[in-house]
Amino acid sequence: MNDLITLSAEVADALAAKRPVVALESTIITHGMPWPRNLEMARRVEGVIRDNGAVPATIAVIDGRIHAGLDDATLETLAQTSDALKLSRADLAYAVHAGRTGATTVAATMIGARLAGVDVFATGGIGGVHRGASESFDISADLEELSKTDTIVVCAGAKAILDLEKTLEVLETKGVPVIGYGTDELPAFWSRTSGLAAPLRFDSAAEIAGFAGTRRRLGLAGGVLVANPVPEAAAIDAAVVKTWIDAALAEAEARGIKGKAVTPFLLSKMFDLSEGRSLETNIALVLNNAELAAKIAVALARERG
Ligand code: PSU
Ligand code: MN
Repeated sequence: MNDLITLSAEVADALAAKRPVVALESTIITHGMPWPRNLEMARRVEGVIRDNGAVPATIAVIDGRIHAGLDDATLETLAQTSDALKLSRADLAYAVHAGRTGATTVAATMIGARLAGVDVFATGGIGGVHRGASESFDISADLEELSKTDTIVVCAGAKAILDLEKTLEVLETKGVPVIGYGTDELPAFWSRTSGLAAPLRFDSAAEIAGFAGTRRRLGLAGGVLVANPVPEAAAIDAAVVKTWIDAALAEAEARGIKGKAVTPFLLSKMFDLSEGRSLETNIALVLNNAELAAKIAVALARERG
């Protein structure tokens, strides 16, 4: 094991016994949701994973060490830390080197999960190609990471604040299989529909685990992206979401928000414009993804004996 990563006793025991483990990101806690709902969400997500037979491994960098599996006190401290770094592949090593505390994005969580030996990871939405990327070149490092790091990532599609069509194109170019779970359409985070076809479809966790096994046997490196539609009861109509997105994007543009700040800014704007509804949906979809990820981890453990 790499000496820069610390596994909680529970995660270490589960991995040693080849029991199912699901990795979780921490940027959603520090930069994606407001206190104290972020902590409540983080605890509930861990609970859902346990209820479905797997061990949760929330990943973050605490004082320069990568942790997989946070105790409750650490989770609470992180949820209240307003100056945690937002870490992707480009800055993960800096946080470790300089002894800093930072939350891991999808990209950095995939790296942490791989170091720890965790194969399945649940999140809300991945980063992708931003609208206007042909000018700004703003394409999330999450896409590049999916192309090279072997992890099954369960999300609710990409946020509709992005250019979903270009996001799918880049994933295809980079050789990342994108699976609609129980749907022919790519879900769009807050909404179940995007108008875009999901490149692949599977209807059970066992099939996804089997597919990932075949991919591995073919020697194909990189991740698999599972897009799981938000539950019907929590979904928001795409046309309603669009009105908030247009306003949020216009304000980001007017204020000159750039780089790493873009996604957190847009998420918090969506929260304001929707009077909190976007957050409820975000929490519901994360819980739903955690459940599916746990089921995939259980199926993988069964398959590998
Ligand atoms: N999904 C959410 N909330 C978030 C994010 C995703 O529901 O906060 C975070 C993830 O950590 C994702 C990151 O990796 O946003 C993408 O940021 P960027 O676009 O700067 O790459
Ligand atoms: Mn970006």
